[in-house]
Order: sequence, then C-alpha cells, then structure tokens
Amino acid sequence: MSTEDAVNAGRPVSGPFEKTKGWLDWFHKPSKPLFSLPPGAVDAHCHVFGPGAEFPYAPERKYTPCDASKAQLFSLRDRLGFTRNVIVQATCHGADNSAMVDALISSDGRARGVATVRRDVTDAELKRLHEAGVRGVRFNFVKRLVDFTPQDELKEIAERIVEHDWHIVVYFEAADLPELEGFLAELPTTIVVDHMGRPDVTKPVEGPEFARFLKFMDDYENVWCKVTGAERLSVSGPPALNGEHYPYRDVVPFARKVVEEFPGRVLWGTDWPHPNLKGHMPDDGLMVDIIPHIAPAADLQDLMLIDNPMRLYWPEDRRR
Ligand code: 0GY
Repeated sequence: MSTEDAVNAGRPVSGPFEKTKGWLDWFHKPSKPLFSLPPGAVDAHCHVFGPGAEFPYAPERKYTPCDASKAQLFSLRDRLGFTRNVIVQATCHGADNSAMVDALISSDGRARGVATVRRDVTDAELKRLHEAGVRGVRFNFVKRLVDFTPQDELKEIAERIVEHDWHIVVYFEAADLPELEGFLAELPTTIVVDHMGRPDVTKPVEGPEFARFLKFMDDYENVWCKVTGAERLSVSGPPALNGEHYPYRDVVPFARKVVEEFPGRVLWGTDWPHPNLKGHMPDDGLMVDIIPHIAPAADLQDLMLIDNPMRLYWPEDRRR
C-alpha cells in the first residue's frame, strides 16, 4: 500500500523518521461509541504528529512518534461525533507550531490550538498564532517529555499572552504539585491542568494526594481541569484486560469527583493519538464511552463537552 493509500484508509504510517523503539501506533479502527455525544461537543485534548515528511519532528524531542495527520484527526472527530477539536502542541514538535497551526487553518474554524512558545517569540508571531486560532500556551513540567525551562521565562511568556486573552495549560506529575503551586498561583490567566494533575489511581480518591489537588482547584478559581488521560492513568486497563465493558474504571472516581465539584471548570478530550503509551493503545470509541460514567447527568455532560470549552476557545460563538 502506498503512503497516500494508507492515509486514505486511515492507517498509521511513518515518514522519514524512525519511531521510538516499542512505539504503539494509534488504533486505526475505532468503534462507534455507544454514548451519543451532544451536538457541538468539543474534543478538548488531542494532538497532530507531523506528518514528519512535511513537518519534521524537533531535534530536541524526547520521542519520535508515528505520523498522525490533521486529516486523520478530523476523520476521527467525525466518526466519534465531535463537532470541534482543541489541538495541543505535542512536545515532539518542540516550539515549532507549524503542524498544529496548519491543522487549525484547515479546520474551517472547527479547531483551536494551544501552542508552545519560547521567550524569543516575537509579537508578530503571537499575533499570527492568534489569527490561526491559538488560544493558549502549554507549560510542560513533565521531565521525561521536555528539558527544564526557568520559571522567569515562563512568567515572561505568561505576561505577554494576557493581551491576547489566552490561557495557560499546565502538565505536571502529582508529586510535583506542592513545589509548583506557588508559581502556578501567581500566573495571571486561566490555568488548565492536563490529565487531573496525573493522580496515582491506586491510591484512594479521598486520600491526601488527590485532596491536595482538589484543594488547589478550590483555592484558585482560575484553575480548570481536563478530566482526561484515563488510558494513561489507569492500572485496571481497558475492557479487554478487565473483562467488562467499563473502560478504565479505576480512573472514573477521580474524574467524577472533579466534574461534580467543579462542573463549570472541566474539559474532556480523547488525547488522540495517545503518545507514549506502553501497555496498550485505546479504542477511541471506548474512550468516549467513559463520559457517562464520569459525568452522569446531561447538564454536566453539556458543561464539560460544550459550554466550558466554548467559553475558553470560542467565546464569540458560545451559546450561553
Ligand atoms: C499527553 C501526554 C503525553 C505527551 C504529550 O505533548 C506531548 O508529548 O502531551 C505524555 O506522554 O504523557 O498529554 O498527550
């Protein structure tokens, strides 16, 4: 099969880059979810990778993925029943936002983006990113993904994005929250925490570690949370591993608690194409089937899937 045929068939392919050893490719035949997404639902955490031949991976990257193109992302969006995407710059592209921006520009206004920028980013570049649909920057503190960036550089970037009314997405390990909290508390924008701050889901949901995260959200009204990443936080795994049609059930109480306590500050996304998974690659149809477990009531689902992401990413279009 030629590369073009493979893309058309929706299969993962790789360009000139050699994938990281043991890399798991995204699942190319997702099931149709049993849960029907409400019209207007936003997949608020997903990525594009390359294609590497067109948008080379960054020299400083910590992993080399298989390609995951904008066309493949938009095809998944339609299959699952989402209306919109929020595309988060993946660390394998460093601060070169070209692949993500290209996807935004091709989306017909149905995708917004979160970029990675360095302190040398020009005002003209920030303006260009905004016009393409970028509405935030990501500060990544996960050491296996990125090199250390000094906090004064991050503060400088934070001050500069205020005028664009952008927000800051932060990604960190649960163990690092106590050390980061003072810094995060001083950031001047809305803060969106990726994957619930990566709780250890073998610990009790009522235990001190997750309580600390919930208190952080309670103390700072500008802190939002993506109740995402079930496939990477779970120890019980997908149905094929746990024998039930109830995917990633060990993560559900954590996500549900956040949704019920902070319904106006939660987002949900697939995390496609699921970088760096080691044990299995999820069926994105099943990922969607988690939603009614973490947000059982229709009004909670509407907030998490429509109203909240629209408020942050498409404020001009929101319905209320
Ligand atoms: C995620 C998680 C991961 C990777 C990235 O940008 C990235 O490379 O976000 C991860 O490996 O935990 O949010 O998709």
